[in-house]
Amino acid sequence: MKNLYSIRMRASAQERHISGAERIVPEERIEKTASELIARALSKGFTPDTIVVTLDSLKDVAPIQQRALDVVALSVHDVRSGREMASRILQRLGVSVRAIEIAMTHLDRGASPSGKNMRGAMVLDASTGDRLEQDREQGVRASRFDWSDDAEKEITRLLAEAGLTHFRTREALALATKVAHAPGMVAELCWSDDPDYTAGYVASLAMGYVRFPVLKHRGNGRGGRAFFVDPDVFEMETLLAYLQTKPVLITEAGLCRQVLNPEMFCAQVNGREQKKIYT
Ligand code: WAQ
Ligand code: MG
Repeated sequence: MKNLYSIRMRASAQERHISGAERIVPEERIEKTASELIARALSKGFTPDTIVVTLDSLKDVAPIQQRALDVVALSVHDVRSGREMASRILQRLGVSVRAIEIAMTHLDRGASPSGKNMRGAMVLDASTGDRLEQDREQGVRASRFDWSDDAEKEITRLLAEAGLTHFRTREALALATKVAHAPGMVAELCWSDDPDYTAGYVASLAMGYVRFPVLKHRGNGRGGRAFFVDPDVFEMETLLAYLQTKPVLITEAGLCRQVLNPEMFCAQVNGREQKKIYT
């Protein structure tokens, strides 16, 4: 195994986070990757005040290899039906209506105590909806994950076949794959904080990455992530150790399919035997 490095970039302007990205690369690609990430931080239309690029050797810790979640792209056309279906899928996965409502309300109004977007995710008890993360300003961040070169090529091709060509989809799928494999994780709900990007997803090991083109209104700059955990299994320390420090390389693409009749998909989902899968 070559000497691998985790490279992370985050950029901010006026104390506000504006972009971030994650890579895992061999030593000889550090310089090229670092300049790609800096170029990305500079491409947001305005100059960041601060760009932080962090490099860590993974030393002798070999990345865990994972297969990407399968992608199901649902054609929903408005926020209401998107959220309603996201809610039905989450319920099917064992998340309570109360926990779903709490998550959506927080994501809508800015989940941090000051009403801003969090840098990381909320962690919610999947049955009570109680927020479990220590730091509600920062939340919990997943880190140290990337696609292998081959898997990245393959997923880019498969997503494009399903009409999905934005790099955000590929990056969110990598994050969601790592998160879905976390101990005690039931499901993740996400929508972007970018005002022009209305898409979001519900991700889980049991049902894969279910993508919605609209989960919020265009122009709305609020967004975030909620990690729903099983209170019987979950331990914060174990979760954080996995999410923040275990390197994950996604070495295999999953399946990608478009579903033009989301009502039918949801009906099938609701008819399916409920199974709880934890690792
Ligand atoms: N770990 C945990 N939470 C994070 C992380 C991370 N590494 N990065 C971002 N977040 C949280 C944080 O609260 C952000 O405000 C929020 O997620 C949204 O981040 O086409 O673009 O980078 O299928 O705006 C989903 C749909 C897009 C993609 C997600 O997220 C698709 C997106 P953003
Ligand atoms: Mg964003």
